[in-house]
Formats: sequence, structure tokens, C-alpha cells
Amino acid sequence: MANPLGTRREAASAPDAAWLEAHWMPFTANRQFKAAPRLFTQAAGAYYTDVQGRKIFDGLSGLWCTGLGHARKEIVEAVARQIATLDYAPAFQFGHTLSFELANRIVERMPAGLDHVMFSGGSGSDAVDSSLKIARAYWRIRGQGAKTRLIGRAQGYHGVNFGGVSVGGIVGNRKLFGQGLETSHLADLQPPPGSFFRGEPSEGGAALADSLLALIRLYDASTIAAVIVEPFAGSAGVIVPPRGYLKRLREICTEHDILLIFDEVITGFGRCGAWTGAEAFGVTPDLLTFAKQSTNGTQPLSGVVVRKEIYEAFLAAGGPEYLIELPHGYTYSAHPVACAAGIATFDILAREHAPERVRELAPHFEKAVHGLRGARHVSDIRNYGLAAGFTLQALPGEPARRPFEVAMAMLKKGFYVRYGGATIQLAPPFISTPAELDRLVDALGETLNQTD
Ligand code: PXG
Repeated sequence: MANPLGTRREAASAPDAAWLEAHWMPFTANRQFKAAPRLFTQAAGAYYTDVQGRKIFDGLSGLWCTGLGHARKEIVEAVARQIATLDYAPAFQFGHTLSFELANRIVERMPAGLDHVMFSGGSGSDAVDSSLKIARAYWRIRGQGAKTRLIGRAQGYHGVNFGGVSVGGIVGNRKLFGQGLETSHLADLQPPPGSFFRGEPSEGGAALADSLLALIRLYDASTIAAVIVEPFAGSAGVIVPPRGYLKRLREICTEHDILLIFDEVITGFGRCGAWTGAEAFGVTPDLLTFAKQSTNGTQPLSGVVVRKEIYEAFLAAGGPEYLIELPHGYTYSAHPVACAAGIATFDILAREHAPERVRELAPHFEKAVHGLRGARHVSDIRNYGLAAGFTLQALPGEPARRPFEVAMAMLKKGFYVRYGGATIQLAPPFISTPAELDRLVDALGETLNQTD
């Protein structure tokens, strides 16, 4: 079927419904979308342009990945240059210099102790499954092969591969897919409606983390490989752990020889107002996953950063030197074009002091979003760094309807926001001005009050 939008640059009329059929869109209400498509044609800075030529503010930084804004010249040029120079190099047994340069840049920004990077296929889901496999394999090579159980948290999101779905805790993402891995889940950290916590809730963290002790009593630490959590839960609607929670998880894991994994696919590289969530919350895990912001969303790049002891354990157990120590990797692990984008992204993150900028904007953003307490339908608001989640009171039997309607009305006003479950989520670009943040939040307040 011919493209009814014509060439990319031509202004478009509404695309034909039949032409939209061939692409089965991911995590999308395909019937609704194809009846009323929302298509972007260009992006620059903090704004998209849609097929009607309207400017739309990017209130979620793409999907939490384009904090530095779109079409950054340095990244565009680095990618173009790299494709022309070395478009691909084999990921296994041979390499290229960019992955080593980028690994060093990443390690420089990690908390002390996290110093070896295993790149994954490009998605956060790959990074998560890589981390879970490394954790199990680590205990196996250490002679503790019974340590296989993986512990996640209710409401956690760790991507869509079988490992990530198994440790994940969002029921809608799990229930269709049958038996997963051997997992257990810590209780979720969703505050009761009406809590309106600003940043970290101040109390109860250690007691909540102690629920890990109950799982250890039930299964015994000798069967548990790792605990995986997001420093704050992104997809579930920006759910921030109470003070002391992550620190206590760290203590328990250390005490019981269980690896602690932070899934930093959303929290890594600026969003928290620090280079990592680990830094922001002052707790260092044994493994840390990253993706999204590592190339400012321009190229798929992801990976796991591990402690030296883990890397060295594999090398020590590797047998003769010419043998592979860990049989794991992807054709596109550390793709050279993605690495070029990553290096350019790290240059900009550092030069523009992006984490500091987020930290400076965060109090303004916090004040603005909590100004919507009392707006129609809002039962809770949570925030951390440049991220905020709003829970809306549900229409009877239809918790997801109101957020959908609000997001559609926001789009009409020129703002892209995320809707999922009973929540609306905001994660504006780090380059946003205070006035842009105000306009985004004001538009949301107005929309909520206009929604039935
Ligand atoms: N871990 C975490 C913590 C994530 O947030 C993934 C893993 C998986 O990444 P990939 O690249 O495989 O999608 C994620 C992804 C949203 C939203 O708005 C969140 C994600 C992806 C798309 C939308 O809630 N998180």
C-alpha cells in the first residue's frame, strides 16, 4: 500500500486506516490508535512536530530517554560519522575501540566499586535479562549452583523478556505469558491514596525492606541468587521508596550473600538529579542496568555494570585463556554506531552538567506538580528528580480510562504525557525551562478539571 503521507517532508493528511494495519504496535491500543493515529514527523529540543504540523511539548522525554532534548547536533554528527567509518564490527571475539572508550566513560560515573560493563543488545529488557543470567552464573561458578531464585518487587517493571517479566510485578504484563522463572516478590511500595509524598517518604523504609527477611526464612539464602529493584519504580507511576529502604535491602543482601541489582534503565544518567539512582539514594548495588538515556534515545544501547569481584570470578573460572568465560551476548552488543552516540551523549551530559541541572529544576518541578493536589480526580501525586506520577480516581470498573482521556486532551493542547494503568506520568527533558515545566503542569491541571 502506498504511503498516504507522501514523502517524509510533505505535510500529511490523515493516513488511511488500511495502510496503518500492517504494523502491530507494541504496548499500544491498536484499534483506538488506528482509528485516531498520533504520529510525529520531526523532533528538535523539547518539542515534537506531528503530522498536522503542530508543535508538541515532550513531557516524557520520549519514553524516559531523551533528557538532553532531540536532534542534538553532536550526537547526530557522531552517528553519521560512525556509520560512514565503521558501520558494524563483530561483537564476539573481535571488537572496536568505541566500546572501550564508552565503558570507561560509564565507569567514571558509577559509584565506587562498579567498574566493568557488559553491554547488552540495546534494550533495557536485554540488560535486565543479562543481569539475571550473570547473577545465577556467578553463584554457579562459585560452587553455589543452588542459588537460583530471583526476587523482584510487586509493581516493579524490568522489561518484557522472560526474565524481566518473571521478576516484574505489574500483573497486566505477566498474566498472559504462563510459567516464568523461579521468582518471589517483595511487597510494593505504593503509598495509600492521599499520601502526596514529596520525594522520599520519610518513614518506614527499613521495616518494609525487612520483608526480604521473611522470604529468606521461607526459601533460605542458599537458594536465592539476587534481588532486583528499580531505585524508584518508573512505569508503575513514579513510586519512591521510603528513606532507609534501599540501604536496608543492601544490608540484608550483604549479610546473606545475595546479589543486589539496581535496574537503572529509567533512573540512570540524570533523571534522579545524579549520575545514577545509586548515587542519589546513597546505596551501591552489585550490578546496575542501564539503557534509555545512555544515547539520549538516539540508538539502542544497554548494558550491565558489575563489581570487579564478579568480573574477576568469571575470568578466574574461565579455564584455558582462549576459552569464552561467559557464553552470553548479542549481535548488537555495543554496536559501534550506538557507542558513538553514547560517547557524544556522555560529552553533553558532562559539559552541560545535566544531573546538576535536574537537581536544580527538581524543587521547582516538585512544587508545581504538588500544586495539583486538589485538582479534580487526583488521589495521589509522587515525584523524584524530574519525574512525577499522578494517580487518578478510577471510573467504576475502568481504572485506565480517565488517564487515557486526560492524555488525549493534553495532546490536543500540545503536550505529550504518559498514561498507564491509573496514572499519568511526567518526565520532562532536562533542558526544560522552569516556564515550560509550569506550562506543562498548568495544562495538566486545566485538563484534569475539564475531564469527567
Ligand atoms: N527496566 C526498567 C526499569 C524500565 O523502565 C525496561 C527495563 C525495559 O527497557 P526496554 O528498552 O526493553 O523497553 C524499562 C523500560 C513507561 C515506559 O512510560 C517505561 C519503559 C518502557 C516504555 C515505557 O512507563 N521502561
